[in-house]
Amino acid sequence: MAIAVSSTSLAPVTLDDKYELESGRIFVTGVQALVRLLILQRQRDKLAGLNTAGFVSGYRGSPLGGLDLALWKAAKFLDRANIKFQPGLNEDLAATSIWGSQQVNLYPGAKVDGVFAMWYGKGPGVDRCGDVFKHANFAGTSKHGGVLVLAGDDHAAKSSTLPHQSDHQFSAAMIPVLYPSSVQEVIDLGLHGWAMSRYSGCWVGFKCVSDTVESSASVSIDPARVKIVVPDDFPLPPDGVSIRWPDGFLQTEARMQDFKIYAALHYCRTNQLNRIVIDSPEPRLGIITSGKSYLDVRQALDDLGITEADAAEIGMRVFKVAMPWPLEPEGVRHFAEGLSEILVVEEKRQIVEYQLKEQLYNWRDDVRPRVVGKFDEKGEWTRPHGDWLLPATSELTPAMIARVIAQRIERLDLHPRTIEKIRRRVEFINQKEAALARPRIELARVPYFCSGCPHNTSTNVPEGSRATAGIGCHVMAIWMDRKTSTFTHMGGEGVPWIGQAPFTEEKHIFANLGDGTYYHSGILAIRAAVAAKVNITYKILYNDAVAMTGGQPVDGPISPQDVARQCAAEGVSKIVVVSDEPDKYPSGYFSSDIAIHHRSDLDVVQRQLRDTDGCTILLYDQTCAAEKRRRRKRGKFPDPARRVVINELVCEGCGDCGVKSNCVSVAPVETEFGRKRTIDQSSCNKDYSCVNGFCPSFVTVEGGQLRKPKKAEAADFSGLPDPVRPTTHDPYGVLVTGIGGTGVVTIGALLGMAAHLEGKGVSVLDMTGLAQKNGAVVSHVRIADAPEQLYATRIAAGEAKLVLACDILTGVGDEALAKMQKGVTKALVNTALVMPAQFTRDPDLKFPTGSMEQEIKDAVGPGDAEFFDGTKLATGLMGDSIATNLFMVGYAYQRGLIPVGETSILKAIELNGASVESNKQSFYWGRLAAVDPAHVAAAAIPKAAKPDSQRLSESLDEMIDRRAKFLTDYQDAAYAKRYIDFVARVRAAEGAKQPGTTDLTEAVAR
Ligand SMILES: Cc1ncc(C[n+]2csc(CCOP(=O)(O)OP(=O)(O)O)c2C)c(N)n1
Ligand code: SF4
Ligand code: SF4
Repeated sequence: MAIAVSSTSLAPVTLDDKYELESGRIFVTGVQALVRLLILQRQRDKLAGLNTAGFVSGYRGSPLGGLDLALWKAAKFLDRANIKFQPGLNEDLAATSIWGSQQVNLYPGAKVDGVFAMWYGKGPGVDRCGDVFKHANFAGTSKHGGVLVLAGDDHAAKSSTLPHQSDHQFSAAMIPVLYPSSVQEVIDLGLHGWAMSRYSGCWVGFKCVSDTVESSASVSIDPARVKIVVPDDFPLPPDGVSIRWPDGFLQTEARMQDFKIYAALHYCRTNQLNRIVIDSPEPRLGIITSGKSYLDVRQALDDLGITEADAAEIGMRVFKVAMPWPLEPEGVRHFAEGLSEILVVEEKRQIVEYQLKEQLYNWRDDVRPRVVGKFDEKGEWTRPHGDWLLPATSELTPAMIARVIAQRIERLDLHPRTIEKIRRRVEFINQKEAALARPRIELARVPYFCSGCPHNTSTNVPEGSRATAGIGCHVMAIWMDRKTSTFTHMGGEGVPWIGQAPFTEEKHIFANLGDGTYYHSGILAIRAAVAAKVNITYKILYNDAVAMTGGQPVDGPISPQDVARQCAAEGVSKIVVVSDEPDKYPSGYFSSDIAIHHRSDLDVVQRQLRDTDGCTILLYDQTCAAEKRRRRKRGKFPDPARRVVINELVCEGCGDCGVKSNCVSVAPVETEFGRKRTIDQSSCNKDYSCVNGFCPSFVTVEGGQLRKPKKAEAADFSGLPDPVRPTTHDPYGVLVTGIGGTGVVTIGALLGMAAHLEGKGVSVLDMTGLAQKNGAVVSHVRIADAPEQLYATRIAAGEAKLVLACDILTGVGDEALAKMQKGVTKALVNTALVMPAQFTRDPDLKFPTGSMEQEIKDAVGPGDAEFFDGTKLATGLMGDSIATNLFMVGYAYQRGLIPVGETSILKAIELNGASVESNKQSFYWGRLAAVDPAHVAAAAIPKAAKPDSQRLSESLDEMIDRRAKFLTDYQDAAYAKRYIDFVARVRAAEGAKQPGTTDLTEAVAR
């Protein structure tokens, strides 16, 4: 029976609202906010009587990996708003086309008054664009156009090969930089960005980090919300600052140096983009910060328990900078006056701090505040340099910032009660860190190839050879047993060899290169290798997707045939094709000199290629497994009626199948006869490489289908008592943890939408990126009565009210434990045994459930942690392990740990649109499990019942009996008797030597 939702009390919301609603509040991710921003700009232009168009181009990469997918999804709305999205071939060519969008009105024939443009790219993409950014920024923007340059900065290298910060690149190209700190600011500052760009003629940088673009929030999109003041009191040159032709090289520079950058500063000043957000009657300690660091400062102040009254006593003033470069000096002067010290809180290398110091340098000694930030008052340029306060490496955490703020505050003359309170909070933060630093469980969920990934096979190299890594999913080979080491930036694959080959005895290397990278820029690397006449084999991994960033198609026409022809035309000495389906190519598809092999020949083929002089190509053609799964769901990829299973009785548990296939769907199964292997049929993507080990345990079932999973009989959920829900007068934090790719992010999205429907303030931060590939995913959900109560998107140390661990191993990760506190946190933990990918290499790996449970109990207190196998129950009830997440939410709801109502959760499930009925059922089963676990266990167990072999004996006698019976069935009673007698003899001897022990007997009996 379908579960209906009565939603009269909820805000009327549809899925299209985010792009369709003219004004009001919408619940969006930061990436969706960027899409909405484009539509809003068009709306505002229209209201202002301008006939403009939008143009978007760029190249994907975390944390902006999903922007192109969001733009494609919003195609009809973009179309209506006259916005064209053209993905770039790579970042710099995309930027060049953005440059073109500003030239539209230089020529007759322009159909619009101007084109507002958006470029996007990951930090390394910004680096690629140095040349074009400078040229195009100096050339300028059109009067009714404007350019916003989105830089995806991954400060902690969570999904990158190097941490990244774009601010300095932008300043080198004289591009002013805006740095939003929330999803709302993505919209508000984005509109300012284009307005500033039109006014100043500059391209405007827009710094995007996970905390803003990978988070979701309820935001206002009223077109009149952002009041833009176009300055009329700045002496612009008579011919303006917009792009023009003809133009002189030096005139272009003079326009930039004399006017444009100062016009941008003036825009910032006029619109008060930088502002004081906390002030005191007698300020003395100032904090200047921007973007994500602003969120961290707010969180640090919360962590330190600093109230408004404390701030007044301290004399604290906080200045929030929306434009970190160039730093607007009048606002800075206003902020700095009267202060005795300024603490600069910014991540990575100094950008605000250097400008601030420069601006204060000529102040009189007696009024100039001291500036500390990266270093203490001894500073950076003494020998030895001062002590690091807020280091430039990786990310700053609120805990680090809180400690430094506390340190600076302690020097002030404050009431001992205030000092004591702050000390106690710092003490807690320190204890947390010390607890995390002590040796704990060594297992971790490290990102790994998906089940059936082609790279599992393709990245192997023959004995005696090595490979270099390429950018793409296959980079994960460097932490596998693959003789793969070192990497380059995207597109430089294999080229370091040109600088090594002349100076080493080594004759040859393999270089991995993904098809997406090949198309982006990698073909030039091949050309360079041919030109340099080095011995190298490029393994072009044709998986028919730009897989790492979400499975986008490669950005233009490409096929194995095209790649082979292009490489031949580059002059490579040999090309060989290897595939899992070598027979699929029509005759004449490849030229006759190209051999085609089955992947089982990979080793032989590679040996031949390494002995061939010059640059050779191994074109490895096998579709990405995640892509196959998606396409199969849509019926767009053949789904062979062939399944591999392991005969548990034959399996000896050696683990060779896991090692050979490197596949995470080869799972352990604990049986009466020891640990065996099984294929997890729900995650298996039918790559079949596990069969390659010639193990007799493998059975292939041809033509069969998996039995349709049975669901439990519908239960009566009508009598479920309504729990008392927690309040959200203060922000309520739920931390959800789980395995990447299993729908953890959906929980955050559902809770976020439910809170939005109730008109609450909400923010959801998902830490995903590379972690989506079997890694640890964590989602921070914060809900409060009003949006203004939520500054930070991350839950502060010890401040999670609920930790919903959908996977116990991620539930004992540093991030989760750091958020737990006795007396504050309740933990609900799914204890299902899901081995981390390390198990592919370590067949005897133990999953230490007991110690993990203890860790969590220690962190929250034994009475506040509940452990149950949610996966087993949910799978038994709903026939699919995917039901686990909603089951866990239902359980938490019933325990009174979810601060949103049932109606809004159900409505959010409907709006989400996927598996609506089963998600609702799972939610209700979870609720029921919290009140009537026995009923739910009984309903679930018949479906989830293990075969008898997987029931472990509980006593020595049972163990002996079961084996005796097994041997009788296998051969006869006499055979069993030999076993019984032998064990009895051992037992008697052991009893005589060591009365009361049976360890030896057990080992023998087994
Ligand atoms: C200059 C630059 N742009 C974008 C990225 C982000 N990025 C990392 S991997 C990747 C996809 C590579 O695709 P492909 O070569 O097809 O390999 P696959 O992920 O499919 O294995 C991208 C775009 C990057 N690292 N550097
Ligand atoms: S997304 Fe595709 S290429 Fe990437 S690890 Fe998964 S199967 Fe392999
Ligand atoms: S290879 Fe796999 S299935 Fe075969 S015996 Fe070893 S563990 Fe069992």
